Amino acid sequence: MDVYVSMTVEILHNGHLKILKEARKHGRVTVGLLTDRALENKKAIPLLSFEQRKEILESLEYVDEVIPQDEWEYDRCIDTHRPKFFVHGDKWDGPLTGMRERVVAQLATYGGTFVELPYSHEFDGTHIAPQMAASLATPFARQRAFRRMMQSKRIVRFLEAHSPLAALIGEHTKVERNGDILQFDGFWSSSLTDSTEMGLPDIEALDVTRRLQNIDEIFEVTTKPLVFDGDTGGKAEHFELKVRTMERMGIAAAIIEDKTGLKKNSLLGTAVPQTQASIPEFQEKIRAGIEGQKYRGMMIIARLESLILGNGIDDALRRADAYVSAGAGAVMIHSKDKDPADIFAFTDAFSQTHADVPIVAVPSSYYTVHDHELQAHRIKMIIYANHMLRSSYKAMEQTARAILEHGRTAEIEDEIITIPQILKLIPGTI
Ligand code: SPV
Ligand code: MG
Repeated sequence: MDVYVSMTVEILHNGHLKILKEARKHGRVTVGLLTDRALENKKAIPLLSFEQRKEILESLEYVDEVIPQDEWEYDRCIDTHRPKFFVHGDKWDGPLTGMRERVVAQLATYGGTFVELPYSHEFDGTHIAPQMAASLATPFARQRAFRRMMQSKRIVRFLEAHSPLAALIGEHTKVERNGDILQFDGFWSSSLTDSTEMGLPDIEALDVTRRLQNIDEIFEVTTKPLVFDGDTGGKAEHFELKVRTMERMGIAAAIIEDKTGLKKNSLLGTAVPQTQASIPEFQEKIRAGIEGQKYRGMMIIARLESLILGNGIDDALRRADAYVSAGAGAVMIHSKDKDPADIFAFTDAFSQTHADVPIVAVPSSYYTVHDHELQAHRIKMIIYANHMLRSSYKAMEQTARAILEHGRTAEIEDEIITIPQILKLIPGTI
């Protein structure tokens, strides 16, 4: 191979052209185009699919070939292709940190040449991507982003959002962990926290229209996909109608649980009377959720309450199979145990027979388990279902107490966001 250039091409700009033109001076140019998988935990998934980005690059006169690059690191592609020239921009910070030294050393082992070109800062992709995402956060784009991440990512993390402000935290929080850039992939609209926020019990008393209004407000200020906690879905005929509204709004998926009658929160388990729906009854509801849609924009996810109600793993497996055959795009297995043994017994068995059906887990009770352990047990989507409300409640209560106890707020000023910070928090305030 003559020349290897690795690219993502969020949006094609003249910075790319400059690099490719330079690369061509050294021979035949192969672009290693990063796949969604390679970008996981490094950059946001591009708005354009791999195939679309490939087609754009292939049409350029400076590009001879486009091949997929499935890993963020260059080690394996250099090793496999041993390019005579490796061309790269001179920006090696963030998730590229430490990679330059490895490239140089690896090229030296066989006499490859490292060509480093000035990076076009005017087109810094890390600035472009959020701007593009904001302007293109249409209902359809949120749904498409959800399907893409469920197909291509190894793990997706959803954070409960009961208000636009909570959702903004989920939208913007980013941390670096072991060289990866981690962020939440989307929001969970929880029946428990939506109800609690309104001072109502989690028994499907808060009407769906009101919850959808809350989501509309969340969508006003965010771009990420949202998954709706649909409780039991109510009557199949009603669910069919609600799904139509949800699809139009851009909700990416609704999770419905296989309970019937007056629903109580799952974490109460068998301490309260709760009944599981029959398999045919619940299959009908899944079908109603699919048929209610205009363009199949949403995924209907079936939530299994077998472990919650003490009906065992075999019952969960039997039901999961039936729900998938009725059209569920994923299954959620729930438990209120501290020990994830039953969850893992389910996921290990289910994934043997349904390797391509994503599994969703909500580790509210088995909270000592790390995300990578859930991933190792074939769980694709993790929902942190109530933690934003639980943390804010505790903080607010402590503040209220402290004001009364001290007769002033000096004692808590260090614990709360400052006035200058809050004035700067929302763009347009100042
Ligand atoms: C919710 O967040 O409302 C859920 C998950 O349905 S749980 O509270 O664990 O039932
Ligand atoms: Mg709920």
